[in-house]
Amino acid sequence: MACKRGALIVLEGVDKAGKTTQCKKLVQLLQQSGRPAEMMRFPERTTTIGQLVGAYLENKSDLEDHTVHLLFSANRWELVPLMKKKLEQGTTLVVDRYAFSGVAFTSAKPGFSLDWCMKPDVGLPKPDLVIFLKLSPAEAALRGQFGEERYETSVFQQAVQQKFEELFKDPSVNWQVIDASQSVQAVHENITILSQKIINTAQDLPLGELWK
Ligand code: Z5A
Repeated sequence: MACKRGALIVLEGVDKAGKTTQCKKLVQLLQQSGRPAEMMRFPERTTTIGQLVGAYLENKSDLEDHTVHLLFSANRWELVPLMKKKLEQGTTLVVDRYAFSGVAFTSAKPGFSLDWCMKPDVGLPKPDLVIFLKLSPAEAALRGQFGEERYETSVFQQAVQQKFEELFKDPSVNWQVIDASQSVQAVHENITILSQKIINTAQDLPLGELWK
């Protein structure tokens, strides 16, 4: 019998919502319980395209807004063969940001529609579950100052949050919203329940295509 596929689980949220913390905890838990699982993140700054994006985020270079949007998307597409291979081999992928960040961040800039921003990512592997870690700007501020990177201002982050809320209205995506102001452990427990359910369901289903 063919090997059951792994699930594609994405964590999204604004700055400091706890995405990286929770991706690591989920992967660790799955691995300890004997399920193959790996973490991925976007942008993946180690590739040639990822280095261009990284320099832009670190304010070491300037790129035209459409251009950088397409580079963020290209950074996902270049990893699709690897993602598909791992999923087919039965590995669950826990991904820190994905196309939804791409759309929310660019469409928060003046002159960009959600529709235009979604186009380059149409057809990417569709996540079986997208968990949005919801955190208000006031609660995020309690977790420390914004960093030095581009986009790390409270006005821009609020605009991004509104764009994510527009994306939640899309019923073709399995969005689940979790209150990220809870303790790390409480958020982890919520994520674990949702993830274990979807891993069991997804293993018998074909991998979908995003926004198609
Ligand atoms: N971007 C884009 O424009 N287009 C795209 O297509 C993509 C991304 C994919 C990449 O940032 C930037 O690129 C991002 C979007 C844009 N710009 N911004 N802003 P990144 O992914 O490299 O960095 P980040 O997502 O902003 O990471 P972050 O600030 O580190 O947030 P986080 O991963 O959600 O949080 P964390 O590192 O797990 O935790 C942050 C702090 O809070 C840390 O001190 C934790 O210990 C603490 N924490 C975590 N959870 C809790 C709880 N529950 N209680 C209390 N404290 C907590």
